[in-house]
Amino acid sequence: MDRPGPLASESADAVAGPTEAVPPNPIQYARQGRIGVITVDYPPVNAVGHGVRSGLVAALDAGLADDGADALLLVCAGRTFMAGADIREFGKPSAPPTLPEVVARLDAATKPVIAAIHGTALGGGLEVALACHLRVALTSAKLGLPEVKLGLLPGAGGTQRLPRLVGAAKALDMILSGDPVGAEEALALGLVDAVEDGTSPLEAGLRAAERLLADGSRPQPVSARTDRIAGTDPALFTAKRAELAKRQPHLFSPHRIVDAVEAAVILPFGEGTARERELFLACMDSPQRAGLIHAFFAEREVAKVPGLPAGTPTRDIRKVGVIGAGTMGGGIAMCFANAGIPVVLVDSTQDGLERGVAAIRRNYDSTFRKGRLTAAQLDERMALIHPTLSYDELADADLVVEAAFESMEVKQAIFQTLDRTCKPGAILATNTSTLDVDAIAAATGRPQDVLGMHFFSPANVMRLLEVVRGTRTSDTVLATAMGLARRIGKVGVAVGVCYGFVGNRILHQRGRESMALVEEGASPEQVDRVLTEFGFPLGHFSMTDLAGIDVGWRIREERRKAGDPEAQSPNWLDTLAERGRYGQKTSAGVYRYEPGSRTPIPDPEVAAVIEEDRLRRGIVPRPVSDGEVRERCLYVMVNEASKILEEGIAARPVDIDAIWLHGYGFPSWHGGLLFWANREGLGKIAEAVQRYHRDIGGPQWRPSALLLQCAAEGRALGC
Ligand code: T1G
Repeated sequence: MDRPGPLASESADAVAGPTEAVPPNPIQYARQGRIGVITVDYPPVNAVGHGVRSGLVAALDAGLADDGADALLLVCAGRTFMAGADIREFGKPSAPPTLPEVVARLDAATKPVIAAIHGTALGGGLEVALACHLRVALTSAKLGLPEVKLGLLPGAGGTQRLPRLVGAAKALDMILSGDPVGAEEALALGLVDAVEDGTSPLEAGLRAAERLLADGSRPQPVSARTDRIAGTDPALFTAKRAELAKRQPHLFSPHRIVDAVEAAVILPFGEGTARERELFLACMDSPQRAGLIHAFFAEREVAKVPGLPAGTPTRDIRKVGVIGAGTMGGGIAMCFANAGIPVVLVDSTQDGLERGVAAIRRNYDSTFRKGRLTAAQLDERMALIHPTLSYDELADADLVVEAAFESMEVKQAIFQTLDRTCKPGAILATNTSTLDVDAIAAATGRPQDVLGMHFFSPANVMRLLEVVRGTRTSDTVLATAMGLARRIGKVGVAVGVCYGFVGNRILHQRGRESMALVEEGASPEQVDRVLTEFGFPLGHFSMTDLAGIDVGWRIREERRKAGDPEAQSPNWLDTLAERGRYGQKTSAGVYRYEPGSRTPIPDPEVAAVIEEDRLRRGIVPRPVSDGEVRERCLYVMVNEASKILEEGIAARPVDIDAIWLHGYGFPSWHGGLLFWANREGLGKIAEAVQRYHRDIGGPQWRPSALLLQCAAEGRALGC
């Protein structure tokens, strides 16, 4: 088992991420002419930790005491303005000054303070800027309050000052989505006072300060403004609460955000700020905060593969080939085109090629219609995708991703052709979701250049990429694929070779238990309701209908043909598939769907098929409780995940958490499967796993030794 990861803390809810050494003084004060310049320099993102907070107060005092300074300029070194409070400090005792104290000092400053913004001014960083008297931004800047993504709300005046600048409705939208706005939009909203291009933040800031002193005006602090909140319709908050109750019933902090922004409208600034503090601390105490912050760091931690030295050389990827223009191949081609990488899309038939390119075009058209892509961008991306029937056009590709039919013979034949066609040093990847990557690599003379790149459907949308390291895959090839994942906007997670890798292997066990529960007496609706009440966006059977019952059926048919004992007796899902009920794509699967609707409707015909299946198996159905459904569907996943850690197929719990968060809709506020398991209690899970092993049996309930050991020793999984 690997070295304890950053998540191996004594108490389950300690947040991740090593604490970086704080530079002696991350804040410098220097005067330029009659402007006192306060520079923040705390790489990588100028996070507002204790060192920055106390340094800001000291520099502010210096500037206010500096008789030669008529105005003060706050600017940041490096790639960005302050990107928020230092998240690594959350959950730990906080040393003064607090961020609210820092912004109060800025607000009350006796000299005008100008903030010059570049990169991403986020969270506490933007709140610092909002407490300044003037804000100038570079055109490339982004400004936002993303705290809701961490289970929090802006806790340093953001819920009180932002509405005073942009109005309550816009402030609510910005804080509830957590998404940043660009500089031009910020200017239009009144969030910044000027936007400059082609200059440094320091120069832009100095010019803005000189302009301010020249016209002798003294902007009032944002805290004193009420013009944008006066007359706000109280119905705004009622409507938002109703919308949240429907759209985000599980989440805690969004509701507190509405309370805080409402306070900004109905209370004087001081009282509103006090109310914000109460609500912020309530969010800090919510278990969702720890889960969401774990998910934040998990996404970043998985990029650092244990055992793969930092600085491992990588290969340039300037041209990519994709084999197979079907649903997956088309989506994969879009991922590379979206990142500006030319793609050669190969299919075996002209008809297949045309259908594939048409599907890609339809996809981009719908993104264009939603305003998330310009016509120029659409044309540019389509131009980057070059369809062909000839493998010869792959001769100079740097990487080829095979996304053909899920058959070993088909894939091995393709890899033999690629081995003959592609230049030395080209990386050959397979998008198989279940097959043995080593066996595919063995079909070539260059297994060190072969690995799995397992995309998730729809590939141009789902952020997860399982990067499957074969037994012979070289460090350089793995490092290249991991770097490429980030470049195409994916969360790349390195995993080893086994049936179904990490995500599908765990899903398979949950599927097995969901099927068993239905055979024993539960209904598909009950299983799905329990999973959606837990927070999954879709239940197991709705997800099966979305992915297509035929996908699993064909894999089981392959396994039946291959003599796999487990797949011999067809189940009720196979019966549905044989009747052409493939799910959403046929408007009938486990559920029925009205034309054009994705809302699952229970179907008595399916209940009859399930009843027939029970009779055929001699099963007398029994009442099954929601508690049993929850335990069996979730604990079987934890047991399998623990076995995956034992086998080293995943190096750390954080890898499994990131896979289920970004590939299977695991509720982010639970932090991930194993973060949640540690909180649920490994003792409780281990006891139940042993009980089901005794009462139900089957390989899925054979207890993981690691799980039993960690439960017995009272330590978190993977620590
Ligand atoms: N605190 C601590 N570390 C941070 C950090 C932060 N706020 N933001 C980034 N990092 C680390 C990150 O873990 C990584 O470390 C490195 O910086 C580069 O990040 C009171 C309560 C800014 C858009 O939510 O969205 O303010 O892995 O890989 O893709 O109201 O980071 O290299 O060791 O993500 O270029 C609100 C979070 C905090 C912003 C840059 N702020 N950060 O993205 O790089 S709550 C946020 C981001 C708050 C106040 C409240 C992104 C980024 P390592 P990266 P990137």
